[in-house]
Amino acid sequence: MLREKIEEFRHVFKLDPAKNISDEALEALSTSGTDAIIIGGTDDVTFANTANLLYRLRNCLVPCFQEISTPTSLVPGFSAYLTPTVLNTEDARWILGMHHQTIKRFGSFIPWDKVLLEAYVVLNPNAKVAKRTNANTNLQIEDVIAYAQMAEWLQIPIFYVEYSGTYGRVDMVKEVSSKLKQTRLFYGGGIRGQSQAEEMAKWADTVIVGNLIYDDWIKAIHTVKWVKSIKRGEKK
Ligand code: 1GP
Repeated sequence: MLREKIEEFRHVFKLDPAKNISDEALEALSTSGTDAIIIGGTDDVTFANTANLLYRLRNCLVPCFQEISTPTSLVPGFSAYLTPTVLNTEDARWILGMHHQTIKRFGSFIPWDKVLLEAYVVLNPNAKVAKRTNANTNLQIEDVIAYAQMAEWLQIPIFYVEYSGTYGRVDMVKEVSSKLKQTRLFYGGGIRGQSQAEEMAKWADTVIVGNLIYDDWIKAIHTVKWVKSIKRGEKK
């Protein structure tokens, strides 16, 4: 089952279909030992650029997931689909509004057994995703913990601490990790070096690497071994 599958994920690359990437880099990412590839982004994500990237990954042996940001970019053929719901916004479009529009548009074509909900808490005020979703990033650790408990209570499979573009607070990730049991903790944001990858891998179930791919894909490949060298919950 899909929920069990994601329990195996320690490291995931996130590719933005609106950004350029060479065949050489794509091949290297696919064979790096990462557990999955997520395709998704905030700006300029279209059916065409998403489908094109999926086609270029057609021989990839790890699962490729689409993270759906708009109903118009939904592309058939992915291993599974992740649907973000932003918990720290008051704008209902980003909580369940987009989901409603997507279901209304695609209705019976939706492969429900391949769809997972992700509960996002967006914490970098300068990230595009924070601006787009009007996220309230001015949160204390207690606020984030309460959101995590909410995700657990609602049985949402993934709680995603999103610092996209900047490195986040390890103490917060550690606290949140202690509150989650069934819900998986994804961490993404600003992983650029070994110490950061190792630090977050101690407390997050899954570490997501995005921007580094586009700045230095060879270094991004190294994040796989850095994350996987750490046993979750273990102090090195
Ligand atoms: C973005 O969480 C991911 O959605 C990864 O963040 O791009 O900062 O690595 P970075």
